[in-house]
Amino acid sequence: MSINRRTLLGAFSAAAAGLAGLGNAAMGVAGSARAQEAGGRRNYRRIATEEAFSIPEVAEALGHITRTAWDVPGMRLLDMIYGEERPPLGQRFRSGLLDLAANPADRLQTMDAHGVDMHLLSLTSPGVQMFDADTAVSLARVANDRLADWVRQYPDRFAGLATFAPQDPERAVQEMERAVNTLGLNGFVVNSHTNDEYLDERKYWPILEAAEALNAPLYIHPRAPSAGMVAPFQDYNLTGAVWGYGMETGTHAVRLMMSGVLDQFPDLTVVLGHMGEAVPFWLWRLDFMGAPSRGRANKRLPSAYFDRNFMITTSGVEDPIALRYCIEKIGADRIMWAIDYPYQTTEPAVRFMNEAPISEKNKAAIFHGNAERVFGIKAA
Ligand code: VNL
Ligand code: MN
Repeated sequence: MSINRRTLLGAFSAAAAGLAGLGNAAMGVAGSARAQEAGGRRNYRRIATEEAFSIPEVAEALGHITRTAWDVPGMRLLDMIYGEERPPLGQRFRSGLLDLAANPADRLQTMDAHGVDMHLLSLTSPGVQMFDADTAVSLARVANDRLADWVRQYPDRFAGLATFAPQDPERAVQEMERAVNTLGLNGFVVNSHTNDEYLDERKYWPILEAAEALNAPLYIHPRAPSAGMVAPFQDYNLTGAVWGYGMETGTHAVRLMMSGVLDQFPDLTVVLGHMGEAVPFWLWRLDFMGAPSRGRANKRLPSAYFDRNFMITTSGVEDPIALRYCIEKIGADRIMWAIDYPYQTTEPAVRFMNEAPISEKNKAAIFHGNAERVFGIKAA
């Protein structure tokens, strides 16, 4: 433990010294304002890839749910943000989520203050997935239209992942096609289960097929665990981002690997946040226990699906040891930087990656290069 810590701190200081040197040299040549703002650090383009927003219509509909459906997992957080009496944390999340709708300059100011070039935006969890199908379909369209407006207005500051209503797979596919072909959005977000069902189920295959055909990644963002798994998370308020989100979403990813569904969609790209929702840490054991010879539905090793079909982001996990593990385990070209705005603050997320004890090349890939490639964001 102490050896690991010392080794890491050593590597960390060396990297910081190297960065300061490069930054000074770059400033001498370019003298760019943002490089100076960044305190002499190298001026990477920074694309944050899991950045949340809401719109008043969806906030209102979620507020209605908090008044009518107390029994649903994850309601405590929803009530904090969308209920009538909001504690300071809920109010802070709410203002951040609705800042684009109120005045995009507010969010841009935060981004500018910390050298963040772009937010890849997504409608915040649980998206439209708790609504009845008709409400969900129509609110998804409204949210995607609004998102596309912001992207059109600020094309080098915002990109977007479209929302759809898995409750109605056929209309979901129509909206997915519109979102990419007409609105020009960069991929899709889905907040894990829908009515306690997962995307490997046959009825959802058209959604996977559409994402693959449109060459648009599907970001599986967390929500509270489904009804069948939530019981032990209810005590101690564990359903949310502290633990429930990761277990729910990691399980969703493992279902995609172990069901064999990805044999049908070999070119689908799935993105997981939160340093891969613990799946990278489990790959060795998944392969050992989940080898095809063990007689499940998967034709390949779980890690073969993971390597072929999955990307991860650093959202909400500012741990340099976890980052270095993931770089060694799955490769820096499969990792993208994220903040998790507004749930997590911008400054520490930027500092984490600025100071990460990794190579310059890997840092550039994680800060922006991989996001440009995977989400089709124009290189600066
Ligand atoms: C939280 C974090 C919530 C990340 C989120 O969605 C999220 C949280 C509702 O800290 O409660 O994407
Ligand atoms: Mn998030």
